[in-house]
Amino acid sequence: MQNNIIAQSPEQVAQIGNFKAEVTVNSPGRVNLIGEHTDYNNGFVMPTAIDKSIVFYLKKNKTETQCRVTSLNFESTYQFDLSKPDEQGEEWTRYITGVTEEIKKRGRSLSGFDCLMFSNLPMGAGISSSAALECGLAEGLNELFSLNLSPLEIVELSQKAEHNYVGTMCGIMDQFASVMSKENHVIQLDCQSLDYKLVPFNIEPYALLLLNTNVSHSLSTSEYNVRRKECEQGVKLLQKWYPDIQSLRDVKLEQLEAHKNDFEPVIFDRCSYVIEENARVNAAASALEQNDLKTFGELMYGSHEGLQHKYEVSCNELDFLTDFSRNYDAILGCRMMGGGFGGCTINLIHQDFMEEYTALAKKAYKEKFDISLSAFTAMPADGGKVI
Ligand code: GAF
Repeated sequence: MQNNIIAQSPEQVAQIGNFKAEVTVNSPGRVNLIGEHTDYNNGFVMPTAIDKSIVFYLKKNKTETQCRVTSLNFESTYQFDLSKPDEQGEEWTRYITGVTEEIKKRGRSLSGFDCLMFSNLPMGAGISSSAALECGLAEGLNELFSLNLSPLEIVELSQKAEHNYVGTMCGIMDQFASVMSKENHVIQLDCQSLDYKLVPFNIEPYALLLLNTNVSHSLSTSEYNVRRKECEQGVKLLQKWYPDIQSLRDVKLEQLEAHKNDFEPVIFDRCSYVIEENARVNAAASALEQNDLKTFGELMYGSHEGLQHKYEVSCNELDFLTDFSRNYDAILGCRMMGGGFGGCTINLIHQDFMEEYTALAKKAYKEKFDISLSAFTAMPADGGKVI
């Protein structure tokens, strides 16, 4: 199957060899089976790390504060001073600054280091290359400087790096999945308590197919933050009648519906989507337990509909692919994945149909949008680790 994963060139392999890393870390992206935009509402999600990642090669460089981080994919180096980092640089460099600054805020000391990174994670595809970048660097520095940060501290500081230095007010799902996942398992995570279960994930003869729209509409960061605010606005209003609720996770649909007329329709829709999506994640967890993939797939379609019509974070390309999948019985479920406005659909598809379907979807998508679709499978993998 064709994919858009970049292989290391012989020159890059040589560059990595000559670098003589002291620490090497593999930091994966993630998929999310169901539970979208629920994490920052203290709700439920079902992600796992996947077999696509960023690899970090790190070593100390004997200076007190000088750092050099090179992206082999971008052929670009970010050079900075730990004591006065550039907070306004290109977007990818702000993730780096974010991580070193958040580590310092936790009272850990760093000294000069050099880092090479190579990614085979498609960027902007909604499979969280950002969390892989933040968490992988944090894991590498933790090992290189013996910082004694726990996995959860790495998750939390990486999320804060994104809030404070990139400006996306993301939830915790992506970082949690990138760090805590286990091969052949999915995580069922309660984003309020951070209690989680690693659930064995064997869906044969089905598989997870990701179809990358190769579009990334510029709304993604701004609208993401708007959605978060809209949910908070909904909670604030609901607290008039239900003072005990802290987040939409505490609200029942009947409670919301009882006050429908007091809500702006948009805010009502946002809240009802989140409440329904939390219920879908719980239903999906039961379906998975019973190996009822048909029900699981229907819940995925339900999730997409909510994201399309109530939460309004989908786009024509994602809707087209989701509708297209409905024509085939060998596909049990499909939905947009991640923040939205582009990126991938995740398809629960019979393995025997994967090649044929990929060709059909590519042809139809090209005809409709004149854009090439890329496809790849995702296997649940271990979270980030030193290799
Ligand atoms: C992005 C965010 F980073 C996550 O925290 C999550 O909210 C997701 O969008 C939507 O479910 O990936």
